[in-house]
Amino acid sequence: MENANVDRSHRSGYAALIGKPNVGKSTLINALLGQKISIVTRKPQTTRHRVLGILSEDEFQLILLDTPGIIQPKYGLQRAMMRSVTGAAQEADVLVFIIDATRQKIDFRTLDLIAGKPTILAVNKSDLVSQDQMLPLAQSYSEEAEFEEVIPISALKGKNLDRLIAAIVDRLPQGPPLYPKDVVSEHPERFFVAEIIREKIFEQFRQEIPYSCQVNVVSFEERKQEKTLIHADIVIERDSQKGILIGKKGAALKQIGIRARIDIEEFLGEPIFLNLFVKVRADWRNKEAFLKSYGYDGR
Ligand SMILES: Nc1nc2c(ncn2[C@@H]2O[C@H](COP(=O)(O)OP(=O)(O)OP(=O)(O)O)[C@@H](O)[C@H]2O)c(=O)[nH]1
Ligand SMILES: [Mg+2]
Repeated sequence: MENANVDRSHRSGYAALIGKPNVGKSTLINALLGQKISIVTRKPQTTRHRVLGILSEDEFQLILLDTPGIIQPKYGLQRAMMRSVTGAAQEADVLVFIIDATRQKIDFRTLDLIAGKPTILAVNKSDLVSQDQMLPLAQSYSEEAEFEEVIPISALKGKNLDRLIAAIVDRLPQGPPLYPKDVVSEHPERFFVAEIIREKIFEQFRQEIPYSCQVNVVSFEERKQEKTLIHADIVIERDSQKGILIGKKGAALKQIGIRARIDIEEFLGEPIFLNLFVKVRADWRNKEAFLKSYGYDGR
């Protein structure tokens, strides 16, 4: 029997945020949720997994999927990252294709992913350019693919986000919520802790280390009388990287620890002890067994 209380106008479903690296996908998911769940840095290829965030209102539940930036994969880790993009695109009811208003170079290959799904073109970083600069870019994309709407936004300044949400929700199927309404994500705390540490490594080092590192939280011990104790491994690919990561008398690693702890404490809402260990796993980014055990299963 049907429940008379079921709200037939309620909508729920998935929207995947996709686009090239660094266009602002993670900044956008955080802005839409009003809460930081996905790490953001100035470097491309920051996001490596599909990161799920849930926006619930009385009339709808919008499940947002942040994804890694679309690239031509060159090694195992990048291939797994691209599998998580295609997986999210397949899972989604609606796609939000994000482009960077400041980059005039068009990469139509990225459009292959959006075929056959209702897609909204979000022109991000609109705070950095004039309307006149944005139009030709949006137009060239619109000539190559079919977009339901084209919306200039600024994820950083919060511009036009209500309009974007409304455009997505309009295209979600009707149905009851898929998650409890007070849940914001589905990842375990360990995931966020590892991501925060990785964010600090991305910020502190230049080219090589960020892309060669993996962070694994190996233990998370909540204790009665004392602070929660967290052990994390930072895995890198070569011995030479170990010295750089640790720094003179351990100074670099100490900095990562201090910066990460501050953010982790804010995230968890409690003081913690954070212990970081550096490990070398030769060429882990190309080894299926390591990739699997580090959670790169294409999701
Ligand atoms: N000015 C401006 N900067 C932005 C905006 N959105 C994002 N950024 C900046 O762009 C950079 C990349 O942002 P991310 O959110 O990490 O980009 P991403 O698309 O998730 O990148 P990947 O995870 O590497 O694919 C950061 O320095 C952001 O602060 C925006 O609307 N305006
Ligand atoms: Mg990202």
